[in-house]
Amino acid sequence: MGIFFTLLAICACTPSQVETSLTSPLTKMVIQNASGTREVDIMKKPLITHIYTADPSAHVFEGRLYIYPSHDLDHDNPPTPDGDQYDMVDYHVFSLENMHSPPVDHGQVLHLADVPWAKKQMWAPDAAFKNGTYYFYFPARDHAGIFRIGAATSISPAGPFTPQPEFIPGSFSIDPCVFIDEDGKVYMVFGGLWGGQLEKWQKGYFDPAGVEPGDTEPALGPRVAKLSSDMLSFASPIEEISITAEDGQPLLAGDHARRFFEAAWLHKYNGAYYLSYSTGDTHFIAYATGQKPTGPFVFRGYVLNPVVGWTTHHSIVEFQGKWYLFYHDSSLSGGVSNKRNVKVAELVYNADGSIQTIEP
Ligand code: FUB
Repeated sequence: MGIFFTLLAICACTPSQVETSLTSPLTKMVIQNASGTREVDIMKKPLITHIYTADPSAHVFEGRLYIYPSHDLDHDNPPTPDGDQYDMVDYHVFSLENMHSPPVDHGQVLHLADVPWAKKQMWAPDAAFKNGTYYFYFPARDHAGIFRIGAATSISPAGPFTPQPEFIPGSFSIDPCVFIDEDGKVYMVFGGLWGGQLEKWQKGYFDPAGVEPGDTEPALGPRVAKLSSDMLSFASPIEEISITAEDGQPLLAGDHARRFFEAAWLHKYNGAYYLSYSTGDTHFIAYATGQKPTGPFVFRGYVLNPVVGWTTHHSIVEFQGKWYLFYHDSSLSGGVSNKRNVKVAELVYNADGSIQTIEP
């Protein structure tokens, strides 16, 4: 399916920036819950339409909303267990002045060819700001075919980003999410099953024969480590995050509707830590809450019901007084799972801190 090449209006920006003109405005939708009705903003159409984008990590930097997504290519690689259809080679950064303004494409900010340790598959990234520097984190397969996580730096949230020559020592698997707590401590949560190889690291080293635990065994959790003060290496041992049911028992590997698969995102709301993630083959964005960024977390429910396309991946951010869920689906390509597009919807919390499930 060909991409809709939209008309691009060149804005009064630097030459590498384009302001996308076919942006769908957020529309109001009335939702009803126990405390009455409320209008929320939801974007029914893709936010970015001139290229395919996925896995949006949203952050507020310098008063603007920045989106750090994967950049899906318009190719038709057949699906494989290694996820060869997700064969991405670069990243673009986008930003919004407010939730009703068109996104600005800041252009290509990092390319595979500039990362000496990386061979292919630049998957879901994230970004962070500390000590005057912007950090961009991204997974890719190294030259041995093993997923690692790299870091790159910039003086601007819009990049371009200069990669470190080596991946983060000790890093593995995919989908880094970097969370800076109110006390200044920085955590990276990461990991993903199947194509993301997490099940191959259960012995503490890469075992190509590694498989998911049996159905009645505890499910694998995402991994977490503190980052060093220069944000470029791990400053603590890597731990596995425990996600339990309400009775305190660990979620089981056979519990595909609730167990962690990939796409971990950590945020804080009203003093509680929220770990949200994709359940993979059941296609939900689920969430669990805890008292520490390293867990344990207790499963609470779903943030987002299944979208068009196999993968689901998101971020949660507060911007200009409201909370938003950035996510993706494959509606722009008519349902092709590796040609995805970013969307956004307002996120609503109930009084007890639970999240109202969004119907995409
Ligand atoms: O975009 C490639 C992979 O697909 C991501 O790393 C996963 O989270 C899934 O969205």
